[in-house]
Amino acid sequence: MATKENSGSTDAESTQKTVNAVLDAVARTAPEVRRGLPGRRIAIEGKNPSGEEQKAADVYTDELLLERIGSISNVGVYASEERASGVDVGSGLSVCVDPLDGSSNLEPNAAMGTIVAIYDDDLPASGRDIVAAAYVLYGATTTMIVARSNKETVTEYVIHESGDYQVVREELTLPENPSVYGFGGRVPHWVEEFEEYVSEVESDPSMKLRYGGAMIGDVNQVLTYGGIFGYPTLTNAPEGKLRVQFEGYPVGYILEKAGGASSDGRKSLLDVEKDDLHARTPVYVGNEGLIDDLEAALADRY
Ligand code: FBP
Repeated sequence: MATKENSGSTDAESTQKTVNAVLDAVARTAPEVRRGLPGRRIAIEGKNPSGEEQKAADVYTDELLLERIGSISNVGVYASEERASGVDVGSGLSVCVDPLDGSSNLEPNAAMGTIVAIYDDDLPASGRDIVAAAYVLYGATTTMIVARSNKETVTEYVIHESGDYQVVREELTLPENPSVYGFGGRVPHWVEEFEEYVSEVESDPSMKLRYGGAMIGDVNQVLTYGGIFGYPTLTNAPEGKLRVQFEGYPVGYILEKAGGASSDGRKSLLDVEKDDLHARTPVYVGNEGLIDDLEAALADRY
Protein backbone atom coordinates (compact mmCIF):
# COMPACT_ATOMS: atom_id res chain seq x y z
CA MET A 1 0.00 0.00 0.00
CA ALA A 2 1.44 3.39 -0.92
CA THR A 3 2.41 5.30 2.21
CA LYS A 4 0.97 8.77 2.78
CA GLU A 5 4.30 10.56 2.33
CA ASN A 6 4.87 8.67 -0.96
CA SER A 7 1.44 9.18 -2.42
CA GLY A 8 1.55 12.93 -1.64
CA SER A 9 5.19 13.33 -2.75
CA THR A 10 4.63 13.27 -6.58
CA ASP A 11 4.91 16.80 -8.04
CA ALA A 12 2.50 18.02 -10.76
CA GLU A 13 4.88 17.23 -13.62
CA SER A 14 5.70 13.69 -12.54
CA THR A 15 2.01 13.16 -11.78
CA GLN A 16 0.99 14.02 -15.35
CA LYS A 17 3.87 11.92 -16.74
CA THR A 18 2.53 8.96 -14.76
CA VAL A 19 -1.04 9.72 -15.88
CA ASN A 20 0.16 9.63 -19.51
CA ALA A 21 1.91 6.32 -18.91
CA VAL A 22 -1.23 4.80 -17.37
CA LEU A 23 -3.41 6.06 -20.25
CA ASP A 24 -0.92 4.67 -22.80
CA ALA A 25 -1.01 1.30 -21.02
CA VAL A 26 -4.82 1.25 -20.99
CA ALA A 27 -5.02 2.21 -24.69
CA ARG A 28 -2.41 -0.41 -25.66
CA THR A 29 -4.29 -3.07 -23.69
CA ALA A 30 -7.74 -2.28 -25.13
CA PRO A 31 -7.29 -4.13 -28.47
CA GLU A 32 -5.92 -7.12 -26.55
CA VAL A 33 -8.98 -7.06 -24.28
CA ARG A 34 -11.25 -7.08 -27.35
CA ARG A 35 -9.31 -9.94 -28.95
CA GLY A 36 -9.53 -11.96 -25.74
CA LEU A 37 -13.31 -11.66 -25.28
CA PRO A 38 -14.46 -14.49 -27.56
CA GLY A 39 -14.55 -17.66 -25.47
CA ARG A 40 -14.38 -15.83 -22.14
CA ARG A 41 -18.04 -15.08 -21.52
CA ILE A 42 -18.45 -17.99 -19.21
CA ALA A 43 -18.96 -17.37 -15.50
CA ILE A 44 -16.23 -18.72 -13.26
CA GLU A 45 -16.48 -19.97 -9.71
CA GLY A 46 -16.56 -17.45 -6.97
CA LYS A 47 -17.71 -13.86 -6.80
CA ASN A 48 -16.05 -10.46 -6.88
CA PRO A 49 -15.67 -8.48 -3.63
CA SER A 50 -19.13 -6.97 -4.26
CA GLY A 51 -20.61 -10.46 -4.29
CA GLU A 52 -21.27 -10.44 -8.04
CA GLU A 53 -20.58 -13.28 -10.46
CA GLN A 54 -17.19 -12.94 -12.17
CA LYS A 55 -16.74 -13.78 -15.82
CA ALA A 56 -13.51 -15.20 -17.24
CA ALA A 57 -13.35 -11.94 -19.22
CA ASP A 58 -13.39 -9.87 -15.99
CA VAL A 59 -10.42 -11.80 -14.60
CA TYR A 60 -8.54 -11.82 -17.94
CA THR A 61 -8.86 -8.03 -18.32
CA ASP A 62 -7.95 -7.40 -14.70
CA GLU A 63 -4.77 -9.51 -14.96
CA LEU A 64 -3.69 -7.74 -18.17
CA LEU A 65 -4.19 -4.31 -16.59
CA LEU A 66 -2.38 -5.24 -13.35
CA GLU A 67 0.62 -6.43 -15.35
CA ARG A 68 0.72 -3.27 -17.51
CA ILE A 69 -0.22 -0.61 -14.95
CA GLY A 70 1.61 -2.29 -12.06
CA SER A 71 4.94 -1.94 -13.89
CA ILE A 72 4.69 1.84 -14.31
CA SER A 73 7.04 3.79 -12.01
CA ASN A 74 5.32 6.22 -9.65
CA VAL A 75 2.27 3.95 -9.42
CA GLY A 76 2.03 2.76 -5.81
CA VAL A 77 -1.17 0.72 -5.72
CA TYR A 78 -3.31 -1.05 -8.33
CA ALA A 79 -6.86 -1.73 -7.12
CA SER A 80 -9.75 -3.23 -9.04
CA GLU A 81 -13.40 -4.14 -8.66
CA GLU A 82 -12.29 -7.76 -9.01
CA ARG A 83 -9.88 -7.74 -6.03
CA ALA A 84 -10.69 -7.44 -2.33
CA SER A 85 -7.81 -5.04 -1.69
CA GLY A 86 -5.23 -3.01 -3.57
CA VAL A 87 -2.01 -4.59 -4.84
CA ASP A 88 1.16 -2.82 -3.67
CA VAL A 89 3.25 -2.26 -6.82
CA GLY A 90 5.69 0.38 -5.57
CA SER A 91 5.18 3.95 -4.38
CA GLY A 92 3.25 6.87 -5.80
CA LEU A 93 -0.25 7.26 -7.26
CA SER A 94 -3.16 4.90 -6.63
CA VAL A 95 -4.91 3.51 -9.72
CA CYS A 96 -8.44 2.08 -9.43
CA VAL A 97 -9.86 0.07 -12.33
CA ASP A 98 -13.19 -1.46 -13.25
CA PRO A 99 -11.63 -3.83 -15.77
CA LEU A 100 -14.79 -4.76 -17.67
CA ASP A 101 -17.76 -2.59 -16.75
CA GLY A 102 -21.01 -4.19 -17.88
CA SER A 103 -19.49 -7.65 -18.44
CA SER A 104 -23.00 -9.12 -18.38
CA ASN A 105 -23.29 -7.48 -21.84
CA LEU A 106 -20.68 -9.86 -23.25
CA GLU A 107 -23.18 -12.67 -23.79
CA PRO A 108 -25.58 -10.48 -25.89
CA ASN A 109 -22.60 -8.79 -27.61
CA ALA A 110 -23.53 -5.32 -26.35
CA ALA A 111 -21.32 -2.39 -25.28
CA MET A 112 -18.88 -2.70 -22.35
CA GLY A 113 -16.15 -0.50 -20.91
CA THR A 114 -12.99 -0.21 -18.85
CA ILE A 115 -12.96 2.55 -16.21
CA VAL A 116 -9.77 4.06 -14.74
CA ALA A 117 -9.46 6.51 -11.84
CA ILE A 118 -6.05 7.81 -10.73
CA TYR A 119 -5.77 9.27 -7.21
CA ASP A 120 -2.93 11.15 -5.56
CA ASP A 121 -3.57 9.61 -2.18
CA ASP A 122 -3.98 6.32 -0.31
CA LEU A 123 -7.09 4.20 -0.93
CA PRO A 124 -9.95 4.54 -0.29
CA ALA A 125 -9.27 8.03 -1.67
CA SER A 126 -11.59 11.02 -1.86
CA GLY A 127 -13.18 12.10 -5.14
CA ARG A 128 -11.27 15.36 -4.76
CA ASP A 129 -7.97 13.41 -4.92
CA ILE A 130 -8.55 12.44 -8.55
CA VAL A 131 -5.75 13.54 -10.90
CA ALA A 132 -7.23 11.82 -13.98
CA ALA A 133 -10.24 9.68 -14.92
CA ALA A 134 -10.87 7.81 -18.15
CA TYR A 135 -13.04 5.17 -19.70
CA VAL A 136 -12.61 2.92 -22.74
CA LEU A 137 -15.83 2.06 -24.59
CA TYR A 138 -15.84 -1.25 -26.50
CA GLY A 139 -18.55 -0.38 -29.01
CA ALA A 140 -18.73 -0.41 -32.80
CA THR A 141 -15.32 1.24 -32.50
CA THR A 142 -13.02 1.43 -29.48
CA THR A 143 -12.88 4.91 -27.97
CA MET A 144 -11.43 6.46 -24.82
CA ILE A 145 -12.69 9.49 -22.91
CA VAL A 146 -10.14 11.29 -20.70
CA ALA A 147 -10.43 14.04 -18.06
CA ARG A 148 -7.33 15.39 -16.26
CA SER A 149 -6.77 17.66 -13.27
CA ASN A 150 -4.41 19.87 -15.32
CA LYS A 151 -6.90 20.40 -18.17
CA GLU A 152 -10.29 22.10 -18.03
CA THR A 153 -11.79 19.99 -20.83
CA VAL A 154 -12.52 16.39 -21.77
CA THR A 155 -10.91 14.64 -24.76
CA GLU A 156 -12.20 11.72 -26.82
CA TYR A 157 -9.75 9.40 -28.62
CA VAL A 158 -10.23 6.51 -31.02
CA ILE A 159 -8.01 3.51 -30.22
CA HIS A 160 -6.67 1.63 -33.24
CA GLU A 161 -5.97 -2.12 -33.47
CA SER A 162 -2.30 -1.26 -32.90
CA GLY A 163 -3.07 0.33 -29.54
CA ASP A 164 -2.17 3.77 -30.93
CA TYR A 165 -4.81 6.36 -30.13
CA GLN A 166 -5.68 9.70 -31.67
CA VAL A 167 -7.91 12.62 -30.75
CA VAL A 168 -11.35 12.61 -32.37
CA ARG A 169 -13.03 15.27 -30.18
CA GLU A 170 -11.18 17.95 -28.19
CA GLU A 171 -12.96 20.04 -25.53
CA LEU A 172 -15.90 17.66 -25.39
CA THR A 173 -18.82 19.27 -23.54
CA LEU A 174 -22.34 18.10 -22.83
CA PRO A 175 -24.87 19.45 -25.39
CA GLU A 176 -27.06 22.15 -23.84
CA ASN A 177 -30.34 20.55 -24.94
CA PRO A 178 -30.55 17.06 -23.39
CA SER A 179 -32.26 14.28 -25.27
CA VAL A 180 -31.52 10.88 -23.62
CA TYR A 181 -32.16 9.29 -20.24
CA GLY A 182 -31.44 5.88 -18.75
CA PHE A 183 -31.99 4.55 -15.22
CA GLY A 184 -30.98 1.20 -13.72
CA GLY A 185 -32.56 -1.01 -11.08
CA ARG A 186 -36.02 -2.55 -11.23
CA VAL A 187 -38.86 -0.01 -11.35
CA PRO A 188 -40.74 -1.67 -8.43
CA HIS A 189 -37.66 -0.90 -6.31
CA TRP A 190 -37.47 2.79 -7.25
CA VAL A 191 -38.41 5.10 -4.38
CA GLU A 192 -41.60 7.06 -4.91
CA GLU A 193 -39.93 10.47 -5.29
CA PHE A 194 -37.58 9.05 -7.95
CA GLU A 195 -40.45 7.44 -9.83
CA GLU A 196 -42.23 10.81 -9.92
CA TYR A 197 -39.04 12.48 -11.18
CA VAL A 198 -38.66 9.90 -13.97
CA SER A 199 -42.30 10.47 -15.03
CA GLU A 200 -41.49 14.17 -15.37
CA VAL A 201 -38.43 13.40 -17.51
CA GLU A 202 -40.45 10.97 -19.65
CA SER A 203 -43.21 13.55 -20.18
CA ASP A 204 -40.69 15.78 -22.01
CA PRO A 205 -41.18 14.98 -25.74
CA SER A 206 -37.53 15.74 -26.46
CA MET A 207 -36.29 12.96 -24.13
CA LYS A 208 -35.72 9.38 -25.35
CA LEU A 209 -34.99 6.26 -23.29
CA ARG A 210 -31.44 4.91 -23.74
CA TYR A 211 -30.55 2.14 -21.27
CA GLY A 212 -28.10 -0.53 -22.40
CA GLY A 213 -27.12 -2.24 -19.16
CA ALA A 214 -23.48 -1.13 -19.15
CA MET A 215 -22.90 2.17 -17.39
CA ILE A 216 -20.13 3.28 -19.77
CA GLY A 217 -22.27 2.77 -22.86
CA ASP A 218 -25.15 4.66 -21.24
CA VAL A 219 -22.94 7.47 -19.91
CA ASN A 220 -21.38 7.85 -23.37
CA GLN A 221 -24.88 8.39 -24.79
CA VAL A 222 -25.37 11.20 -22.25
CA LEU A 223 -21.95 12.70 -23.04
CA THR A 224 -22.80 12.62 -26.76
CA TYR A 225 -26.45 13.75 -26.78
CA GLY A 226 -26.97 15.38 -23.39
CA GLY A 227 -29.34 13.95 -20.80
CA ILE A 228 -29.08 11.93 -17.61
CA PHE A 229 -27.92 8.47 -16.51
CA GLY A 230 -28.61 7.08 -13.07
CA TYR A 231 -28.31 3.93 -11.04
CA PRO A 232 -30.53 5.15 -8.23
CA THR A 233 -31.10 4.45 -4.58
CA LEU A 234 -33.48 1.50 -4.32
CA THR A 235 -35.91 0.45 -1.60
CA ASN A 236 -34.00 -2.85 -1.34
CA ALA A 237 -30.54 -1.26 -1.86
CA PRO A 238 -30.43 2.34 -0.55
CA GLU A 239 -26.79 2.72 -1.74
CA GLY A 240 -27.68 1.52 -5.23
CA LYS A 241 -25.30 -0.79 -7.11
CA LEU A 242 -22.31 1.17 -8.41
CA ARG A 243 -19.00 1.48 -6.55
CA VAL A 244 -17.69 4.89 -5.45
CA GLN A 245 -13.97 4.38 -6.12
CA PHE A 246 -14.27 2.47 -9.38
CA GLU A 247 -17.40 3.96 -11.03
CA GLY A 248 -18.95 6.90 -9.14
CA TYR A 249 -15.92 9.15 -8.70
CA PRO A 250 -14.39 8.69 -12.21
CA VAL A 251 -17.67 9.11 -14.08
CA GLY A 252 -18.72 12.01 -11.84
CA TYR A 253 -15.33 13.66 -12.49
CA ILE A 254 -15.60 13.24 -16.27
CA LEU A 255 -19.18 14.58 -16.50
CA GLU A 256 -18.39 17.58 -14.30
CA LYS A 257 -15.30 18.35 -16.42
CA ALA A 258 -17.56 18.18 -19.51
CA GLY A 259 -19.76 20.95 -18.08
CA GLY A 260 -22.38 18.63 -16.60
CA ALA A 261 -23.10 17.65 -13.01
CA SER A 262 -23.04 14.55 -10.81
CA SER A 263 -24.91 13.60 -7.66
CA ASP A 264 -25.54 10.86 -5.12
CA GLY A 265 -29.01 12.37 -4.74
CA ARG A 266 -27.87 15.23 -2.53
CA LYS A 267 -24.38 16.42 -3.52
CA SER A 268 -21.59 15.99 -6.07
CA LEU A 269 -20.38 12.40 -6.31
CA LEU A 270 -16.88 13.80 -5.69
CA ASP A 271 -17.97 14.77 -2.16
CA VAL A 272 -19.27 11.31 -1.24
CA GLU A 273 -17.12 9.99 1.62
CA LYS A 274 -16.79 6.25 2.20
CA ASP A 275 -14.19 4.34 4.18
CA ASP A 276 -14.53 1.04 2.32
CA LEU A 277 -12.77 0.40 -1.00
CA HIS A 278 -15.84 -1.33 -2.46
CA ALA A 279 -18.50 0.96 -0.95
CA ARG A 280 -21.47 1.70 -3.20
CA THR A 281 -23.37 4.90 -3.87
CA PRO A 282 -26.39 6.00 -5.88
CA VAL A 283 -25.02 7.53 -9.12
CA TYR A 284 -26.67 10.26 -11.22
CA VAL A 285 -24.75 12.14 -13.94
CA GLY A 286 -25.83 14.50 -16.73
CA ASN A 287 -26.94 18.02 -17.57
CA GLU A 288 -26.92 20.39 -14.61
CA GLY A 289 -30.63 21.26 -14.89
CA LEU A 290 -31.67 17.61 -14.82
CA ILE A 291 -29.45 16.91 -11.81
CA ASP A 292 -30.78 19.97 -9.96
CA ASP A 293 -34.36 18.80 -10.60
CA LEU A 294 -33.44 15.31 -9.36
CA GLU A 295 -31.93 16.63 -6.11
CA ALA A 296 -35.02 18.80 -5.56
CA ALA A 297 -37.27 15.77 -6.16
CA LEU A 298 -35.35 13.64 -3.63
CA ALA A 299 -34.97 16.45 -1.07
CA ASP A 300 -37.84 15.17 1.10
CA ARG A 301 -36.06 11.84 1.51
CA TYR A 302 -32.96 13.30 3.10
P1 FBP B 1 -19.99 -4.23 -13.50
O1 FBP B 1 -20.37 -5.06 -14.67
O2 FBP B 1 -18.65 -3.64 -13.60
O3 FBP B 1 -20.26 -4.95 -12.20
O4 FBP B 1 -20.92 -2.94 -13.54
C1 FBP B 1 -22.17 -2.97 -13.03
C2 FBP B 1 -23.16 -2.73 -14.15
O5 FBP B 1 -23.01 -3.68 -15.18
C3 FBP B 1 -23.07 -1.31 -14.77
O6 FBP B 1 -22.18 -1.23 -15.83
C4 FBP B 1 -24.48 -1.10 -15.22
O7 FBP B 1 -24.84 0.28 -15.21
C5 FBP B 1 -25.28 -1.88 -14.18
O8 FBP B 1 -24.43 -2.83 -13.59
C6 FBP B 1 -26.43 -2.60 -14.82
O9 FBP B 1 -27.13 -3.17 -13.74
P2 FBP B 1 -28.51 -3.93 -14.03
O10 FBP B 1 -28.13 -5.22 -14.67
O11 FBP B 1 -29.12 -4.07 -12.66
O12 FBP B 1 -29.32 -3.05 -14.95
